[in-house]
Amino acid sequence: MIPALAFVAFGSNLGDPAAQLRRAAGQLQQLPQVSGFRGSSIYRSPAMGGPEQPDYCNAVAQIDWDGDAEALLKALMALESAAGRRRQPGLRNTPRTLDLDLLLFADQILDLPQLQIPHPRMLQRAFVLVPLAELSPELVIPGHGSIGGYLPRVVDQVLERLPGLRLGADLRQPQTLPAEL
Ligand code: PH2
Ligand code: MG
Ligand code: MG
Repeated sequence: MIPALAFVAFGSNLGDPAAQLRRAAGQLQQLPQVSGFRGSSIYRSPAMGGPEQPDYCNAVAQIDWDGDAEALLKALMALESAAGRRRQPGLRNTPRTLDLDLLLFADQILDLPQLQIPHPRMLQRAFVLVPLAELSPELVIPGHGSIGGYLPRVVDQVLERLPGLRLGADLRQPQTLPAEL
């Protein structure tokens, strides 16, 4: 089977968020089903929805995945658990050490109880669309059209690119983390 092109959103607002994202990116990259990893810059934004909580770091990765979408979802949930993520049943938008959301999987449109693709809230979120467009400015979102048509709708959302911080960058290159992260 030819590997599928998939996009994964990374988010964290507990612990050391930028370090959580980069550690998880390294772990994802090392899975035997993953090839061809590309990571976006890391961005900071206020938490959207939920109770008062710390700012988030977010980024997006593009991978080639040798398997189906549900197997990738399972792998992402295992990485969340490994990062100490504790799900609180019935509560949404709670702070988390690591959130890995499957955004897009090849040209598939899926509406399963445990997995909706494209991710149902991605089009309203600058912290997803901006890093996604950084990786793939001409991307067509199955069922919705070009990403370029959605970016103008989120320009009012506060989003700061953290200079010099990228997912999956060469770990031998020292990267400077802002003191408050
Ligand atoms: N994730 C959420 C809810 N709110 N806000 C920001 N800024 N970044 C996130 O990743 C995020 C959020 C639920 O997954
Ligand atoms: Mg999420
Ligand atoms: Mg999630």
